[in-house]
Amino acid sequence: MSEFFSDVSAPIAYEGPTSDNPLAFRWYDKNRQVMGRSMEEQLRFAVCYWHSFNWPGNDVFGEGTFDRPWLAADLDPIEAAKAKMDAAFEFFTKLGVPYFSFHDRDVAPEGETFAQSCENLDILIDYAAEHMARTGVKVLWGTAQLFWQPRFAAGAATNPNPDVFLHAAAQVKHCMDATHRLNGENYVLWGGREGYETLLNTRMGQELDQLGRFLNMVVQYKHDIGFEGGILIEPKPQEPTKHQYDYDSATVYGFLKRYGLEDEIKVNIEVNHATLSGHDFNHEIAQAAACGIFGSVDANRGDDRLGWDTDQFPNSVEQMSLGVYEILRAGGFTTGGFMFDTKLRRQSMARDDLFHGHVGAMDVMAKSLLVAAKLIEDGELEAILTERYAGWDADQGRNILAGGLSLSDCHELVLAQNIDPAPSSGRQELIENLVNRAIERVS
Ligand code: XLS
Ligand code: NI
Ligand code: NI
Repeated sequence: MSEFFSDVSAPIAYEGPTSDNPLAFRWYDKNRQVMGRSMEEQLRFAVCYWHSFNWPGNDVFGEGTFDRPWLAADLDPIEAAKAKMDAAFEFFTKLGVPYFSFHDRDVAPEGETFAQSCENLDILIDYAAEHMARTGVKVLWGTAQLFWQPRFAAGAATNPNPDVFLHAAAQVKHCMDATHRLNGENYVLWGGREGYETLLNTRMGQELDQLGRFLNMVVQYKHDIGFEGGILIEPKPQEPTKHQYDYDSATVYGFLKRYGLEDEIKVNIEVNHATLSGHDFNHEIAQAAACGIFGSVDANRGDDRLGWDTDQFPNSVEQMSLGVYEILRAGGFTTGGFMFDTKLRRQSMARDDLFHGHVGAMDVMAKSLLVAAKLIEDGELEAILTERYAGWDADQGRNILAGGLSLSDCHELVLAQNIDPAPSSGRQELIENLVNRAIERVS
C-alpha cells in the first residue's frame, strides 16, 4: 500500500518534556499509570474522519486548499473512498490513537438512491473492518450525517415533512447497524438542523415531539439489535440553525426527562459548543455529571474573538485541566473518550500539519490529565469542599434533604433556636492558585 503521509515514518514516540522534536510526545506516554489506569485508557483519544480526511479546506468565501487527492471530482467514488480510508488508517496508526469516529457520508459517498447509499456504506464498512482487524484501531462512535443534503434543510427528525423524518430514521437505522458491526463504543446524534431559523414558520411544540419520538425509536432499536454502546446527544446552541433544540447539557437533560429517555441517552460535550452556549467547558461536564448523563467529549475549542464553531485543536492546559478535573471527579470515561472534532486552519496545507495539530492536542490533554489527577491526589480541594459542606453531611443537613422539614418547620426552628449563620470565605483565590501550582509542578 503506498503511503500518503510519507514524511512521517515511525509511529509518533513519547520522548518526554525536554524533547525538542515537534513530532514526538512530551506528555502523552500511553502506558503511564494515572489514577489506576494507563493514560491511553484514561484519555481514549479518537480522530474524526470528516474534518481530517473529508474536508477540502473550503469555507464560505473560498474553495478547498488542502492536499486531499481522493476528493477530486473525476475519480470513481468507491475507489476514492477506499483511498481516503487507506490514508486515514495510515494516519491513525502513525499517530498512535486507539479510536476514530465517522459519519456514514464521510466514509462512503451518497448514491443516486437510498438503496445505493446503503450499498456504498456496506462496501466501505467491510473495508473498514479489514483495516481495523489489521491495525487494532477501534470505533469510538459512529453517526449519521443528517445536515448536508438539501432534503434536510428544514431539519431531519424535526422536519415539517414526515417523509424527511422517515428518510432520517432509515439512514440512522443503517448507520447504527454499521456502527454495531464495527463494535463502535457509542452512537452519536448531533442535531445540526434540529432547530429553527424563524419561529414564524415553526411549530416548536410539534417539532420537540417529533424529536422525542425519533430518539425513542433510536433507543428501541439499540435494544432490538443488542447494541451495548452509549447513545449520545451532542448539544450545541446554534449554527447552522439560529436556535438548536439541544442547546446545552441542562436543556438536553430536561428534554430527555420529558420524553422518558434520561436513563438511556447521555451527552457528548464539545468544548466550543459549551463556549457558544455561554458556558465554560467544565460547567457543561459538571452539569451533565450532576444529572447522570455525562458521556463523551469533542475536545475542539473555539476562538474568544469568533462567535462560531472554529473547531481548533485544544492548546490551553488550564482550560482542559479544569474539564478533565470534572471528568475524573465523575469517575472518568466509561464508553466515551476525547474525540478531536478538529479542523486545521485553512492555510495549514502541508501534509504533516495534521500530525502537528493532533500531537500538540494529545500532549495538552495528557498534561491536563496529570494536573487534574494531581489536584485530586493532593486532596486540598476536596478538603476545602468537605469543610464547606460539612453541615450538609451532618444530621440537620441530611434531615432537610431527606424531606424531614416543611417550610413552617424551618420557620419555627429559626425562631426557636435563633439560628444566625455567619458567612465564611469561599477561598476562591487560594483555590485558583492551587490549580496554577499543580500546572507548574506536574512532571
Ligand atoms: C458540529 C458537530 C459535529 C458533530 C458530529 O458542530 O460538532 O461535527 O460532532 O456530527
Ligand atoms: Ni462542533
Ligand atoms: Ni462535534
